[in-house]
Amino acid sequence: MTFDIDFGTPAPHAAWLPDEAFAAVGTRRLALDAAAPTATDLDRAVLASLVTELDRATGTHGGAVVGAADSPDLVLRLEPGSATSPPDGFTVARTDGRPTVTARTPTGLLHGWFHVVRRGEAAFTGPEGTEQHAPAAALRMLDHWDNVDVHPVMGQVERGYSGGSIFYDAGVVRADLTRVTAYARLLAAVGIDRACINNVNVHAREARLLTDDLPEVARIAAALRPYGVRTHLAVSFAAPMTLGGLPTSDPLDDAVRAWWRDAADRVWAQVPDFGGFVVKADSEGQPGPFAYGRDHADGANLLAEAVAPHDGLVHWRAFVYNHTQDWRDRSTDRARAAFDHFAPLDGRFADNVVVQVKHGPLDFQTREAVSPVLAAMPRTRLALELQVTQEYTGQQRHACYLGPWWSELLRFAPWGADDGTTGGGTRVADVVTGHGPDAAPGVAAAGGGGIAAVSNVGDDRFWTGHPFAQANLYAFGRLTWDPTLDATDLLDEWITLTFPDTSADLRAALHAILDDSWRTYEAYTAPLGVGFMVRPGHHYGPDVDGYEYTPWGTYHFADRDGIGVDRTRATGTGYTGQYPAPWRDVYESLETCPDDLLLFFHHVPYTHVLHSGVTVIQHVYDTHFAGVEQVEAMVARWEEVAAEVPDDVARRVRERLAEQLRSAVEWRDQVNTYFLRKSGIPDARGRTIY
Ligand code: GCW
Repeated sequence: MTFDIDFGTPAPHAAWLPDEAFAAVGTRRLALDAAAPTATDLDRAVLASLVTELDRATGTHGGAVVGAADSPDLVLRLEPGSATSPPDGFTVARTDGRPTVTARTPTGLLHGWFHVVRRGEAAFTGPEGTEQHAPAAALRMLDHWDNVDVHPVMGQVERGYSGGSIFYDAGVVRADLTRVTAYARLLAAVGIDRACINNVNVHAREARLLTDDLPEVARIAAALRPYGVRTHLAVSFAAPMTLGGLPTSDPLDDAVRAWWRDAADRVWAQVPDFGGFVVKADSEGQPGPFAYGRDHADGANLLAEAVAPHDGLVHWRAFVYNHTQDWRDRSTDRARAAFDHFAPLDGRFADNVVVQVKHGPLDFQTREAVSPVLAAMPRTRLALELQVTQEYTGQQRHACYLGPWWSELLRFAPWGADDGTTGGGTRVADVVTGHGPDAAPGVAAAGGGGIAAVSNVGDDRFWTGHPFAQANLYAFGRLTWDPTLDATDLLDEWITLTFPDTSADLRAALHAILDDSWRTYEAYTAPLGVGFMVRPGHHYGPDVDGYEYTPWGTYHFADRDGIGVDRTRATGTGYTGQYPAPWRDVYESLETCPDDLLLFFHHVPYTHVLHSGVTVIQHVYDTHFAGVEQVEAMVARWEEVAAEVPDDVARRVRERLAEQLRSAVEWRDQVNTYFLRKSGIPDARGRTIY
């Protein structure tokens, strides 16, 4: 399947940093007080960017002074000795209407600068006082599934829906990396501080980033560095063999250990502020420790030992499952796999290993339960992995604002309420920031493993294909900084910055289109948490049985009587037993299992009555009709306000919304028809089903 996408002119869209966003700071007198010497390349590069930032802001509007201005309106002060702010954080003190931003590091000061920019006039006019700001997650990362070579099936960017890679073009690192620096600037403005620059499926060409191509990696790192973003590389577990010519990659082999130590030494020699390695092992064909009868702690610790002398990190993914399953075998449950492989290893991972866990036990579905691994490893630094790229949520052809979903995930309380009130317990956001119950001292001290996500950018003019998908990248970054932020407020921030002089009508329209768009997407796709039903391979559009008889372990088990996966302890795969109380019982029982996850946990007849009062089959029909109506309303609402935004934005959004409507109708008709044929039960409201 191909899509005709007009990626427009090469000049990238300003996204949330148009000149107008700097109006409040640009018309004021700004002072950068950073006389103190700075220690590292990173510090120096970021400080230089701050100077550029102030120049650019004031140059745009004129009339302001950069430097030690007399009676400045805003002071940015670097105080390396100050103990009041954490390394990436900052303090804003406002007296006499004048804000002073103080930070210990240039990166902290940069975050403070973008904070003031975001607040606009309010930064200068709000109540006086002192505020401290620090990121909740110590590690705030974006993973790029970018290939150096164009992969024959996956293209330049695996699951990329925004054109080519910003880093690579047909086999080489791009000569001109100015766009990479522009990207780092956008990331800094939302708080992201790390980027893994290549696909976790490491093919032969990409493996060489670790050796022959290190000078090119150093160029990318230099392009990200000015905005405080540190570079990580995805590496292949088989690299000692494929690159080093050794006969084995056994993690306990001395020659293998020496090879990795040398490899790490070479990387840090070229990139002194390199972040570390990301690994997908024993997953979907990637090599791993299982080949040698070793486990994933052995594998991760091998790399951890190699990077430790450089204070490096290993992000080791928990996405390990059997992708050559027999669909006839109902006892194997892919959802169990990450927990079964990793929970028993808790306590065995080195301090500089982060185990990176997909938010759900399956695979970034539009709705699935929260991964029980997040509640099972208090002695391990766990990171939450999200997907900003919309592989399963409309591939940036559908408007689908994911902020509300991520908020829900970060606020999920794996142990339920601990103070007698609903939702009052420890949350996923606490676990991944090192504040989970029984967190080992090392985990707490390191601030856990943080939050990572697969990026959605490419060389598309709008960065993200769908201009509205920018809001997802924006919200992701802001939530890593503060997981308690409200998703609707974040959308509002994005609107304010991205569409200068937003009218009340445009703002209302964007909220009307986007606020509930994730639930709208859910309504017209796979019902009640059952997942998939996408076309195999590219994963776009409906194919109810597309994965039903495949080896991938993603089944819905629909027959003439019912649908869903029995994951109970009583009669099913036992997956519910991976949760602590109360969820192990809440999910186990049909009485208490939430409707939106019903088919994730239970196989029920079509006539089963939901808590909402309707039957499963009627729910399928109702949501699919309603979902399409909601998309029709989105299209109509956009037409009312499109004239208020630049033509290119209006056109791109219109083209995408038309495709979303076509696709939603296709989903509605295939899903409804499929279940009418299976169940023989007509729609109670007599609507057209084919
Ligand atoms: O969802 C699946 C994707 C693969 C991806 C894999 C993963 C990088 O379809 O394209 O591979 O997840 O997360 O490793």
